Amino acid sequence: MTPRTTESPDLARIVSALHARQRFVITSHARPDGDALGSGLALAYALRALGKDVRVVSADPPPAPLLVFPGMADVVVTSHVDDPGDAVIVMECGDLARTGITGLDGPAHDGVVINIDHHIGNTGYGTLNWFDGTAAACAEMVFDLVSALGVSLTAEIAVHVYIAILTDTGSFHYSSITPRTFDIARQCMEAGVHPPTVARAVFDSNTIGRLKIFGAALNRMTFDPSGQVATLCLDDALMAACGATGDDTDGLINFPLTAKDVQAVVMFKEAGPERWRISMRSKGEVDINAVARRYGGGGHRNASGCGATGPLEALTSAFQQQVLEQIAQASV
Ligand SMILES: [Mn+2]
Repeated sequence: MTPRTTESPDLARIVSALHARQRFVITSHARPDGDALGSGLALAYALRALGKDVRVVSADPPPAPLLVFPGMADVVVTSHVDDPGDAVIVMECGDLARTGITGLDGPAHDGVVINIDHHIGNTGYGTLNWFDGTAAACAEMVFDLVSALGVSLTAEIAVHVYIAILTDTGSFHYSSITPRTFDIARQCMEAGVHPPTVARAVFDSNTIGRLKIFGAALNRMTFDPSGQVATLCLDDALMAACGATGDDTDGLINFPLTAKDVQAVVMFKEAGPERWRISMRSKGEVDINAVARRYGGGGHRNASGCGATGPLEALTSAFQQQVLEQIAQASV
């Protein structure tokens, strides 16, 4: 097994820096997910247990299902921080811009930024940097940090670590999981986490509009003749008929990929008369980012988006064709 982060000199330096300071701002990336918020709040509770003054800030509010957990409703939503305290702790961000918040490294304080992350490509922007690409969630690192700070695992800390791991591993689906992941989950459970309750709150949170738009959109899903490219269309009429909001369609695009034969998904969302926002997802080596870039969009190899104008039928066949070319290239 990889040497664990508990022996990291970076961790030791961060522990000293936290003990030596009093006032902290903790933040993470814009549009925060379970790991961003769970890691931040777990550390916030640990620092408060040491008598520290901690504010958790975010460019965007927590997702609604997470608001039932302790401290979530107190996350301050802001795009600028006037008073960064004695140090800013940034979770889960490859660079500072990902926070969507200004003022974090400004002249208002002595410039101490503590960067804690598990994503490959982190630019090391902090005054103190601690990176562990083997952590299945940033919260695995926070778990070590809490322990190194000498704070015991309270129910509040444990539930946030658990939420972070549960969500960042896709409910224990991903290859990032290690025996340590389960060891931490076990300790969280012993500290009072009730996994079925957390899972219910996190995942059983659908609105009726969401159920209806998923059903309607999947029912209208079309395929190229080979069945490898699925196309979804969300026009305004369908959204209205389902009583669905934009949030209700989150995650819809990933559903067709759960079919074995589907290699890529193209989803059209109506953005005006014959104007469409197009999101794409793919599996493995299929590079749909190459397609998005041709339309002035971008993203990653397996998740990209762009805009386009024209009749839906023509766009559907144009995108299907281009995605099929990428599938052919990927299988060479
Ligand atoms: Mn993460």
